[in-house]
Amino acid sequence: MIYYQVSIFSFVLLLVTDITSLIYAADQKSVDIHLEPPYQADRSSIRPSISHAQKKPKPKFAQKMHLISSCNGSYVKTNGTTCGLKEIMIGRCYEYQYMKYQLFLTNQSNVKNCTQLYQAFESAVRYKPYCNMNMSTYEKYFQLALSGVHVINRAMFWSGTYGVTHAYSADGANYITLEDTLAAAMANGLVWCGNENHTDGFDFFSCPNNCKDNRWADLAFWGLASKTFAQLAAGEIYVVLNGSHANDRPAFRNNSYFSDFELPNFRRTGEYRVTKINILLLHSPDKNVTEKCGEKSLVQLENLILAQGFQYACKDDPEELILIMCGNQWKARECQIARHVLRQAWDKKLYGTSLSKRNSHSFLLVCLTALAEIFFLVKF
Ligand code: NFD
Repeated sequence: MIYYQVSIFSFVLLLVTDITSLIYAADQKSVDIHLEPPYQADRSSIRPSISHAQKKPKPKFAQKMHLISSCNGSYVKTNGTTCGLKEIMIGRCYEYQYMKYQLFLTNQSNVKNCTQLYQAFESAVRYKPYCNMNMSTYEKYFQLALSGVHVINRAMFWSGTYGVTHAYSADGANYITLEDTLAAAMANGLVWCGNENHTDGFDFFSCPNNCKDNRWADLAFWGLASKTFAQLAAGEIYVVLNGSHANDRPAFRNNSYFSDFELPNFRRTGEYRVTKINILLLHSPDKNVTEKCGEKSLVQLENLILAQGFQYACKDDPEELILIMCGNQWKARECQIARHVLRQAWDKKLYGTSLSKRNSHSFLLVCLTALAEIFFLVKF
């Protein structure tokens, strides 16, 4: 009799254990391995990356000037010119042309001389006072680096959405951003400023952030980069904007590079004219929606685009971009259901059936096995 009771008890225990493990099976599949996003948890996935030129690295001032003046191996981070500027730019140029080159350039015979390109850049800035720069300072550099390039139906612009846009453009494999062109790739994220009194001709200690008497100095490189890239874009183009900016900052704002240097420079005529501008408006997970297509600054933008004779389309949160945003912020409330649906889709891909079905099958199997065991114990 005791033996019989023990058997019943172990059956119930087995059943409860199995039900519990089956209920949590799906979740455990995804939580057993913790894949931490590569960014800080609170970083907005559509916030621009800190890696571009205008975001100056936080200065960590060196105590001794001589340590940083010549970048001679005693590297100390400053808010001056990036140590190794020349080597980085030439190295990036080689990497771009010989490793990434075949990805997207339309004219593949157009290989540039990296040393010559760097020299065009350097002669515009070395020994020159930073605040004397203007919009023509880097003309030769951009002309050399971008001659013969046209970006047809794949040019992508961004404003307030650096991270997501670049994840989506995938180094030029999907779309081509300014930063995927040779001229911008060589300089992206670097800091530099000329100094006429310094032996190196660059100031490695401190670069001015803004020149009070000459606004154009700060815009000289990225302003001309933006303008030149806009002039190379043809056919349908894409613009990724941020519809969940805090503090009522509009998705499309005056004084942005996009409004001042890109939008006014899209070609309206000729073989390489822009035909249609597609706005992709993103809303960050866990953040409030401040604007949608057809509202506020998007209306202003639509009017400007139509007035220039381009077609206009606007889409809120295309699915592929939602996936990227959720990939960066997978703990966000709006991403939870998507995670579960994706889990089911992947189970189906792996096992040919969704895990919930698999669970009910294995649940049935456990019950049958347990019943058979009881029958065996009772009988013998
Ligand atoms: P953003 P955006 N003066 O995210 N891009 O539309 C100064 F000094 O708001 C690429 O302005 O978008 N800085 C790079 C400014 C840099 C000003 C610039 C301003 N009036 C532009 N406005 C790059 N790769 O580094 C904005 N900034 C700063 C081309 C702002 O603080 C791209 O093709 C942030 O660091 C893209 O389509 C950065 O500029 C469009 O312009 C971007 O500001 C994005 O310029």
